[in-house]
Amino acid sequence: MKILDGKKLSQKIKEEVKKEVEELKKKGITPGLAVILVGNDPASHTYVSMKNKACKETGIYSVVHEFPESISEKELLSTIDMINENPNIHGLLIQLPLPKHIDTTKILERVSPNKDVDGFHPYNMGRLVEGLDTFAPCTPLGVMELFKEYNIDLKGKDVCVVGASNIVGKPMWALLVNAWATVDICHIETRDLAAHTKRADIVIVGVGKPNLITADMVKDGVIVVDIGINKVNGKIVGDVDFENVSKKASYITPVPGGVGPMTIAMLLKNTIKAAKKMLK
Ligand code: BQF
Repeated sequence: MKILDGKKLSQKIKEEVKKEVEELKKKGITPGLAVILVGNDPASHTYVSMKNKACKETGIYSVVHEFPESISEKELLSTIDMINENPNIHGLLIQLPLPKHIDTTKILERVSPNKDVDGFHPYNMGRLVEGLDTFAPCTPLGVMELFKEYNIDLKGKDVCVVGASNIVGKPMWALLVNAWATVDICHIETRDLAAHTKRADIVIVGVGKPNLITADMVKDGVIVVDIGINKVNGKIVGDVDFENVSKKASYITPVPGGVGPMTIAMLLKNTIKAAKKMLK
């Protein structure tokens, strides 16, 4: 069993990003990221501070716009408009989830597709499905980067993606299909999850249920990517019974230190990509 070490790979990518930032600065461009954070959700605050820290480490300028839970949709929209117009900001992300009284779709659709470093705008999502150059969502992009680093060939492989969210499962499907994998998507209504996971060469899971994937549900030599983040008795675990599944797996991601750090690294890469649009 080999560990797919996202922490290590993310460090390597950060070094590359740092060099690219230096090059861009020589050309008069300091890559800039704006983050909109609404409310007091502790997890959201943790994620935003990790993103901010990664920007600081790599020389990317970053600014967080914090708002109370009570902010109106109108105020949020006008903040987005202002950031869209700001030439010093190349990437803009809205930290999710947003409060219930706010229409998330409407907010995400207001972000300029050229600054959409999370890749959540339907324009970029559409281009992703078509296999065109676009901003791909950071988590599935990070998973693809792990496959590349460990020379895991996807062509013709049976991949089972568990979880069908717009943020993870659906873009993961698009990236995999465009890499010529055969992809199953399982979700809450799937009749027999184990039947799907058992036939897969690669299982990718991100639903937020500890121990959802157990050793009896995977074949020998399987590659397992765990995107889940759960707190169990104060400890962070994924969606996979790591102790037992790892005995059957050829490769497996740990939680923490697997896909999570890759998500942050891909945000930095997407921000560089957005800044480079200024050179064209
Ligand atoms: C690690 C996220 C659910 C909902 C909204 C490193 C992160 C996580 C784990 C991180 C996530 C998850 C982020 C580790 C960003 C990934 O060492 O294992 C980094 O910061 N993430 C987010 O912004 O919003 C979420 C998960």
